[in-house]
Amino acid sequence: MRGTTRIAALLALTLLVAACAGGSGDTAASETAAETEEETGSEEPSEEEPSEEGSAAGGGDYSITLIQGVAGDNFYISMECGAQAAAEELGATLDVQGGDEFSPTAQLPILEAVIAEGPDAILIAPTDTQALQAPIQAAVDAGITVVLVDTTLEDPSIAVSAIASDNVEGGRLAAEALAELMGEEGAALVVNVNPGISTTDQREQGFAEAISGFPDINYLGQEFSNNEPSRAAEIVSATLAAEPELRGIFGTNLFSAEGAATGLRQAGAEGVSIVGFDAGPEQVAQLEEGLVQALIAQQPNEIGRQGVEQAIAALNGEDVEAEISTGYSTITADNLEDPEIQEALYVAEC
Ligand code: T6T
Repeated sequence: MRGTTRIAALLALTLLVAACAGGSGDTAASETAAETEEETGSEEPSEEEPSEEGSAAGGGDYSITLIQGVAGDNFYISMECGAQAAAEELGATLDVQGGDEFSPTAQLPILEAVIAEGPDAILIAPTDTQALQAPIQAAVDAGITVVLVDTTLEDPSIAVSAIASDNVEGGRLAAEALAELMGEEGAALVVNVNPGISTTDQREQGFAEAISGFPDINYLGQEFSNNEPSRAAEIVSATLAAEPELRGIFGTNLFSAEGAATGLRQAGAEGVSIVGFDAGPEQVAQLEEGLVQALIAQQPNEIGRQGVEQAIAALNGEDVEAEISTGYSTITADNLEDPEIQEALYVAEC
């Protein structure tokens, strides 16, 4: 593994815990906490036996729908697991929906159908900061409590709470790790998703800011994969052909990073390091293989859990936190087996 020993100390220090926190591509995945409870035999509080406590409990009979950015993405599956655990604990019913691609075109009809069903609360990862603003406002106007999870809106104040990683900071972490791996010289490329996604836009912003602090690194800028690993792989092979000085790549999300690494493998390129955002099973396999040198893992389970808790607090008329920022773990081959790192890996199913 190139540069691993040298960056190990730096990366070990970047295990961050937020102060206040702890894909198959299937269309419209849907599962409820109530269904899971049936399977496990645990009981939801009945109408005659309402739950007594406040935000730590007291979900009562609330119905909550989580609308993912896309179905089948290990990040959103892990978020679903946290949301489902919290819903079960608090006695609420959770339904989970997600489109077959990360786009407003796929997400809008799902949101409209959910609004028509009229759950008490919607947790949603908007796929575009602008395109989802009015449709989410329509949910609020229909009396539905809205919590933003992961991505946000141009005006997030219409939601009672927004829970996400600090994505600018995540981009900075990626730049520092990549610069170290590159020996602070050579050309660097960002493989991003699409413009207009708050999280990945902010990751690129943080990356660009931090990488400008390394005078011998030539930042080539970003290219967009449309969340398709095959497109990310093509971007990498084209850049390798055009830029012999390419030494580092930052993939801003699971599919961009996975595809970028595949592109590098296909090209048989040597001496190019990759830092990827997220920590899906395939990304971890690429890390073990030595194809990828570092992964910046978010806390999707925690985002889901807190999303449900904030929604229920709002429905109960209790205090709600307008903004919650969750933390990161930087994962390398050296710390992969650490128990807290194993806990940070994303799951394929709950
Ligand atoms: O990186 C996550 C998420 O934070 C982002 O908003 C979209 O992509 C992922 O779901 C990973 O695929």
